[in-house]
Amino acid sequence: MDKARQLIQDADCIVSFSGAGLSAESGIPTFRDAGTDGFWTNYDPQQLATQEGFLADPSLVYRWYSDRRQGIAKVKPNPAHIALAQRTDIINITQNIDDLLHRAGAQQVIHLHGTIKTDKCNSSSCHYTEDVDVNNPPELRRCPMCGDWLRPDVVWFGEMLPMAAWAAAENAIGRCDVLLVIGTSAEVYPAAGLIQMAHSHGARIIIINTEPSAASGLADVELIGKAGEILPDLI
Ligand code: BV8
Repeated sequence: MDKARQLIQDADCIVSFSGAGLSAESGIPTFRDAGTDGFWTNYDPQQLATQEGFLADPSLVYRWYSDRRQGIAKVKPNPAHIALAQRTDIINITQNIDDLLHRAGAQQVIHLHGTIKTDKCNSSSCHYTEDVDVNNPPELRRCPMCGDWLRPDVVWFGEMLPMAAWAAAENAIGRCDVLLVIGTSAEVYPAAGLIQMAHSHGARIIIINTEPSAASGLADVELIGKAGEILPDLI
């Protein structure tokens, strides 16, 4: 912990890169634990979060997101979100589609995989989008512009990441001298490649995770424990 504190103190530009573990203590199940979350036990997120999965059963996939929207609406930011939000100098890159960093007051948040607060038309040639009320999520419905399905404006497996978010993330990673890697198994690409990108230009990597991850080999410091306990103390 002392080495991590020293790296942070000496840093000019700190970036955080987070995954589902950042929101776990708020009560949002991680992808790895998704199977333990009641009704969705028998479903694999890697099957549901795909164009094929959606087209095979649009109402099932849409209901998965409606349940997740209601779950997110019921929870609140945990001490890890709040600690990051209070460090207004930190640029936060997240794989999470929840809005807990925003709700904690974080000013700089880059959502690599979109957010759950918007629906968009599933047709790549139609650009219709619609904000949704996560407290009272709408049902599966058709696009008023073109008649295709509306679906959550998130990045599914096999889909490209939003260009603006990716460019902003690469820019932040290129400038950082400390990267905080928080609550991610670091197995999904190209997002996880940002850790190697930071490491390769000499940034110091501090990992905060309840267990080792695919990024452990890149860590200058690996702090094993809960983000909600470590981050307030660390930053
Ligand atoms: C794409 C949004 C191509 C939806 C998500 C190489 C290069 C490029 C692509 C690939 C590649 N190899 C394979 C691919 C394909 C694929 C991929 O990476 N597959 C994986 C499975 C191997 N990637 C893609 O498909 C990407 N798109 O490549 O497009 C392309 C190119 C050109 C043109 C067209 C297409 C898109 C990937 C994005 C998918 N969408 N989310 C939704 O949420 O519903 S991914 C989703 O899963 C998350 O966003 C996140 O990225 C990932 C889950 O990972 P984590 O967040 O890390 O969560 P996890 O549960 O795994 O781990 C939690 C961690 O927290 C654990 O380590 C645990 O120990 C820790 N923890 C738990 N509690 C705590 C804690 N830590 C601290 N404190 C705690 N309390």
